[in-house]
Amino acid sequence: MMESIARFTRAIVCPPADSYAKGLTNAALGPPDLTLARTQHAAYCAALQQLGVQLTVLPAAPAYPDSTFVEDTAIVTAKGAILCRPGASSRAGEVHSMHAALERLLAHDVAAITEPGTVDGGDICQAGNHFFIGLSARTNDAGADQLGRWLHGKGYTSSTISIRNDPTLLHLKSGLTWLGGIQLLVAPALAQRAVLGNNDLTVTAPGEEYAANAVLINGGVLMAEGYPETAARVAALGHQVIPLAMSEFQKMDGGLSCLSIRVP
Ligand code: CIR
Repeated sequence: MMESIARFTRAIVCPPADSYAKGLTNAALGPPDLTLARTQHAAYCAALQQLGVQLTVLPAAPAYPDSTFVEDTAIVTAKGAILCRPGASSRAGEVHSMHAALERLLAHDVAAITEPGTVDGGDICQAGNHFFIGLSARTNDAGADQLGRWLHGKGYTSSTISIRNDPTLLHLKSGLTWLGGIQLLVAPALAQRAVLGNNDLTVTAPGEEYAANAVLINGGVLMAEGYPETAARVAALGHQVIPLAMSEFQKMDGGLSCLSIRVP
Protein backbone atom coordinates (compact mmCIF):
# COMPACT_ATOMS: atom_id res chain seq x y z
CA MET A 1 0.00 0.00 0.00
CA MET A 2 1.46 3.32 -1.02
CA GLU A 3 1.70 6.21 1.40
CA SER A 4 -0.56 8.83 -0.08
CA ILE A 5 0.79 12.04 1.38
CA ALA A 6 4.07 13.92 1.54
CA ARG A 7 4.65 15.53 4.95
CA PHE A 8 7.81 17.41 5.74
CA THR A 9 8.90 19.30 8.84
CA ARG A 10 12.01 20.92 7.46
CA ALA A 11 13.71 21.88 4.21
CA ILE A 12 17.33 22.67 3.41
CA VAL A 13 17.92 25.51 0.96
CA CYS A 14 20.88 27.55 -0.27
CA PRO A 15 20.45 30.96 -1.90
CA PRO A 16 22.08 31.68 -5.28
CA ALA A 17 25.70 32.79 -4.90
CA ASP A 18 27.31 35.75 -6.68
CA SER A 19 28.74 33.24 -9.19
CA TYR A 20 25.28 31.83 -10.02
CA ALA A 21 25.41 32.81 -13.71
CA LYS A 22 28.56 30.68 -14.17
CA GLY A 23 26.62 27.46 -13.50
CA LEU A 24 25.90 24.70 -15.98
CA THR A 25 23.09 25.18 -18.45
CA ASN A 26 21.82 24.10 -21.83
CA ALA A 27 18.67 26.19 -21.64
CA ALA A 28 19.68 28.96 -24.09
CA LEU A 29 17.32 31.37 -22.33
CA GLY A 30 19.98 34.00 -21.68
CA PRO A 31 21.92 34.84 -18.52
CA PRO A 32 20.04 34.87 -15.23
CA ASP A 33 19.35 38.09 -13.36
CA LEU A 34 20.94 37.46 -9.94
CA THR A 35 18.81 39.97 -8.09
CA LEU A 36 15.63 38.50 -9.51
CA ALA A 37 16.89 34.96 -8.81
CA ARG A 38 17.36 35.94 -5.17
CA THR A 39 13.88 37.46 -5.05
CA GLN A 40 12.39 34.29 -6.55
CA HIS A 41 14.38 32.16 -4.11
CA ALA A 42 13.09 34.20 -1.19
CA ALA A 43 9.50 33.72 -2.40
CA TYR A 44 10.13 29.97 -2.67
CA CYS A 45 11.43 29.91 0.91
CA ALA A 46 8.42 31.91 2.11
CA ALA A 47 6.04 29.47 0.41
CA LEU A 48 7.71 26.56 2.21
CA GLN A 49 7.43 28.36 5.53
CA GLN A 50 3.76 29.05 4.90
CA LEU A 51 3.29 25.32 4.50
CA GLY A 52 4.70 24.79 7.98
CA VAL A 53 8.24 23.90 6.94
CA GLN A 54 11.17 25.07 9.05
CA LEU A 55 14.11 26.14 6.89
CA THR A 56 17.77 25.32 7.25
CA VAL A 57 19.56 27.88 5.09
CA LEU A 58 23.07 26.95 3.97
CA PRO A 59 25.43 29.86 3.29
CA ALA A 60 25.67 30.84 -0.37
CA ALA A 61 28.71 29.10 -1.86
CA PRO A 62 30.41 31.14 -4.60
CA ALA A 63 32.89 28.33 -5.34
CA TYR A 64 29.91 26.30 -6.55
CA PRO A 65 27.70 28.27 -8.97
CA ASP A 66 25.07 25.51 -9.05
CA SER A 67 24.91 25.09 -5.29
CA THR A 68 21.46 26.66 -5.01
CA PHE A 69 20.20 23.41 -6.60
CA VAL A 70 20.68 21.58 -3.31
CA GLU A 71 18.39 18.69 -4.22
CA ASP A 72 21.14 17.09 -6.29
CA THR A 73 23.43 16.55 -3.31
CA ALA A 74 21.45 14.15 -1.08
CA ILE A 75 18.37 12.00 -0.74
CA VAL A 76 16.57 12.25 2.57
CA THR A 77 13.88 9.75 3.52
CA ALA A 78 11.95 9.05 6.71
CA LYS A 79 14.29 6.09 7.27
CA GLY A 80 17.65 7.69 6.59
CA ALA A 81 19.68 9.86 4.26
CA ILE A 82 22.29 9.18 1.61
CA LEU A 83 24.70 11.69 0.12
CA CYS A 84 24.76 11.81 -3.64
CA ARG A 85 27.85 11.87 -5.82
CA PRO A 86 26.87 14.46 -8.45
CA GLY A 87 27.55 13.49 -12.04
CA ALA A 88 28.95 16.91 -13.02
CA SER A 89 32.52 17.32 -11.76
CA SER A 90 32.01 21.04 -11.08
CA ARG A 91 29.35 20.08 -8.53
CA ALA A 92 31.18 17.30 -6.67
CA GLY A 93 32.29 19.51 -3.78
CA GLU A 94 28.74 20.66 -3.03
CA VAL A 95 28.13 17.54 -0.98
CA HIS A 96 30.44 18.62 1.87
CA SER A 97 28.26 21.40 3.23
CA MET A 98 25.18 19.21 2.78
CA HIS A 99 26.89 16.38 4.68
CA ALA A 100 27.63 18.69 7.59
CA ALA A 101 24.06 20.00 7.60
CA LEU A 102 22.56 16.51 7.56
CA GLU A 103 24.86 15.36 10.36
CA ARG A 104 23.60 18.28 12.44
CA LEU A 105 19.93 17.78 11.60
CA LEU A 106 19.40 14.04 11.53
CA ALA A 107 19.61 11.53 14.32
CA HIS A 108 20.68 8.66 12.05
CA ASP A 109 23.90 8.08 10.11
CA VAL A 110 24.27 9.52 6.64
CA ALA A 111 25.25 6.98 3.95
CA ALA A 112 26.98 7.93 0.70
CA ILE A 113 27.09 6.95 -2.97
CA THR A 114 30.70 6.01 -3.69
CA GLU A 115 32.97 5.79 -6.75
CA PRO A 116 32.32 4.71 -9.50
CA GLY A 117 28.70 5.54 -8.80
CA THR A 118 27.22 8.91 -9.60
CA VAL A 119 23.73 10.04 -8.60
CA ASP A 120 22.07 13.45 -8.85
CA GLY A 121 19.14 13.86 -6.47
CA GLY A 122 17.13 15.37 -9.31
CA ASP A 123 16.97 11.90 -10.83
CA ILE A 124 15.29 10.39 -7.79
CA CYS A 125 11.51 10.62 -7.46
CA GLN A 126 9.98 9.28 -4.24
CA ALA A 127 6.37 8.14 -4.64
CA GLY A 128 5.33 6.94 -1.21
CA ASN A 129 7.34 3.79 -0.48
CA HIS A 130 8.58 3.49 -4.04
CA PHE A 131 11.46 5.34 -5.67
CA PHE A 132 11.81 5.94 -9.39
CA ILE A 133 15.52 6.23 -10.22
CA GLY A 134 16.39 8.06 -13.41
CA LEU A 135 19.36 6.86 -15.43
CA SER A 136 20.71 10.01 -17.00
CA ALA A 137 23.88 11.78 -18.07
CA ARG A 138 24.34 12.50 -14.34
CA THR A 139 23.19 9.26 -12.70
CA ASN A 140 25.09 6.19 -13.88
CA ASP A 141 24.20 2.51 -13.56
CA ALA A 142 26.61 1.95 -10.67
CA GLY A 143 25.10 4.83 -8.73
CA ALA A 144 21.57 3.62 -9.42
CA ASP A 145 22.55 0.11 -8.23
CA GLN A 146 24.06 1.44 -5.01
CA LEU A 147 21.05 3.59 -4.33
CA GLY A 148 18.61 0.80 -5.12
CA ARG A 149 20.37 -1.55 -2.69
CA TRP A 150 20.42 1.10 0.03
CA LEU A 151 16.72 1.81 -0.47
CA HIS A 152 15.83 -1.88 -0.40
CA GLY A 153 17.75 -2.22 2.85
CA LYS A 154 15.46 0.43 4.28
CA GLY A 155 12.35 -1.43 3.12
CA TYR A 156 11.61 0.73 0.07
CA THR A 157 11.13 -0.50 -3.48
CA SER A 158 12.62 1.07 -6.60
CA SER A 159 12.63 0.93 -10.37
CA THR A 160 14.79 2.62 -12.97
CA ILE A 161 13.80 4.81 -15.92
CA SER A 162 16.38 5.80 -18.51
CA ILE A 163 16.14 9.35 -19.84
CA ARG A 164 19.50 9.14 -21.60
CA ASN A 165 17.96 9.32 -25.05
CA ASP A 166 15.83 12.31 -24.19
CA PRO A 167 17.59 15.66 -24.62
CA THR A 168 14.55 17.51 -23.17
CA LEU A 169 15.11 16.08 -19.68
CA LEU A 170 18.20 16.93 -17.63
CA HIS A 171 16.95 14.89 -14.69
CA LEU A 172 14.10 12.43 -14.24
CA LYS A 173 12.22 14.94 -12.10
CA SER A 174 12.47 17.51 -14.88
CA GLY A 175 9.59 15.47 -16.27
CA LEU A 176 8.04 13.69 -13.28
CA THR A 177 6.35 14.66 -10.00
CA TRP A 178 4.57 12.47 -7.47
CA LEU A 179 1.19 13.94 -6.54
CA GLY A 180 0.26 11.43 -3.83
CA GLY A 181 -1.23 7.93 -4.00
CA ILE A 182 -0.91 6.72 -7.58
CA GLN A 183 -1.06 10.20 -9.11
CA LEU A 184 1.90 11.31 -11.18
CA LEU A 185 2.39 14.52 -13.14
CA VAL A 186 4.48 13.82 -16.24
CA ALA A 187 5.91 15.53 -19.28
CA PRO A 188 4.80 13.94 -22.57
CA ALA A 189 8.29 12.44 -22.93
CA LEU A 190 7.52 10.06 -20.05
CA ALA A 191 3.81 9.48 -20.61
CA GLN A 192 4.24 6.18 -22.46
CA ARG A 193 6.78 4.58 -20.14
CA ALA A 194 5.64 1.13 -19.08
CA VAL A 195 7.25 1.48 -15.65
CA LEU A 196 4.80 4.27 -14.83
CA GLY A 197 1.87 2.33 -16.25
CA ASN A 198 0.22 1.35 -12.95
CA ASN A 199 -0.25 4.99 -12.01
CA ASP A 200 -2.75 7.70 -12.92
CA LEU A 201 -0.82 10.05 -15.16
CA THR A 202 -1.61 13.72 -15.58
CA VAL A 203 0.30 14.94 -18.63
CA THR A 204 1.45 18.55 -18.93
CA ALA A 205 -0.38 20.64 -21.53
CA PRO A 206 1.29 21.30 -24.91
CA GLY A 207 4.12 23.82 -24.52
CA GLU A 208 4.00 23.52 -20.71
CA GLU A 209 6.55 20.72 -20.22
CA TYR A 210 8.53 22.76 -17.67
CA ALA A 211 5.50 22.53 -15.34
CA ALA A 212 6.14 18.78 -14.89
CA ASN A 213 8.65 19.62 -12.17
CA ALA A 214 6.53 20.47 -9.14
CA VAL A 215 6.67 19.76 -5.40
CA LEU A 216 3.93 18.08 -3.38
CA ILE A 217 4.39 19.20 0.20
CA ASN A 218 2.14 19.43 3.25
CA GLY A 219 -1.11 19.68 1.33
CA GLY A 220 0.11 22.07 -1.37
CA VAL A 221 1.69 21.67 -4.78
CA LEU A 222 4.36 24.21 -5.66
CA MET A 223 4.19 24.80 -9.40
CA ALA A 224 6.07 27.11 -11.74
CA GLU A 225 3.87 30.08 -12.60
CA GLY A 226 2.92 30.68 -16.22
CA TYR A 227 1.59 27.21 -17.06
CA PRO A 228 -2.15 27.70 -16.56
CA GLU A 229 -3.53 24.66 -18.33
CA THR A 230 -1.29 22.25 -16.41
CA ALA A 231 -2.00 24.09 -13.15
CA ALA A 232 -5.73 23.66 -13.86
CA ARG A 233 -5.21 19.92 -14.47
CA VAL A 234 -3.42 19.56 -11.13
CA ALA A 235 -6.05 21.65 -9.32
CA ALA A 236 -8.77 19.47 -10.86
CA LEU A 237 -7.26 16.53 -8.98
CA GLY A 238 -8.11 18.36 -5.75
CA HIS A 239 -4.70 19.89 -5.06
CA GLN A 240 -3.99 23.37 -3.76
CA VAL A 241 -1.67 24.83 -6.40
CA ILE A 242 0.86 27.42 -5.24
CA PRO A 243 2.38 29.20 -8.27
CA LEU A 244 5.93 30.50 -8.00
CA ALA A 245 8.03 32.56 -10.41
CA MET A 246 10.91 30.41 -11.63
CA SER A 247 12.29 32.21 -14.70
CA GLU A 248 15.81 32.75 -13.32
CA PHE A 249 16.17 29.11 -12.30
CA GLN A 250 14.76 27.79 -15.56
CA LYS A 251 17.56 29.70 -17.33
CA MET A 252 20.04 27.46 -15.48
CA ASP A 253 18.10 24.22 -16.13
CA GLY A 254 16.70 24.21 -12.61
CA GLY A 255 13.19 23.59 -11.37
CA LEU A 256 11.20 23.84 -8.16
CA SER A 257 12.27 20.53 -6.68
CA CYS A 258 15.97 21.33 -7.18
CA LEU A 259 15.83 24.27 -4.81
CA SER A 260 15.29 22.30 -1.61
CA ILE A 261 15.85 19.04 0.17
CA ARG A 262 12.68 18.21 2.01
CA VAL A 263 13.14 16.46 5.35
CA PRO A 264 10.27 14.37 6.77
C1 CIR B 1 22.97 21.66 -13.31
O1 CIR B 1 23.09 21.54 -14.55
O2 CIR B 1 23.42 20.80 -12.55
C2 CIR B 1 22.25 22.86 -12.77
N1 CIR B 1 22.51 24.00 -13.56
C3 CIR B 1 20.78 22.59 -12.68
C4 CIR B 1 20.43 21.49 -11.73
C5 CIR B 1 18.98 21.28 -11.60
N2 CIR B 1 18.70 20.33 -10.61
C6 CIR B 1 17.67 19.50 -10.61
O3 CIR B 1 16.92 19.43 -11.57
N3 CIR B 1 17.53 18.69 -9.57
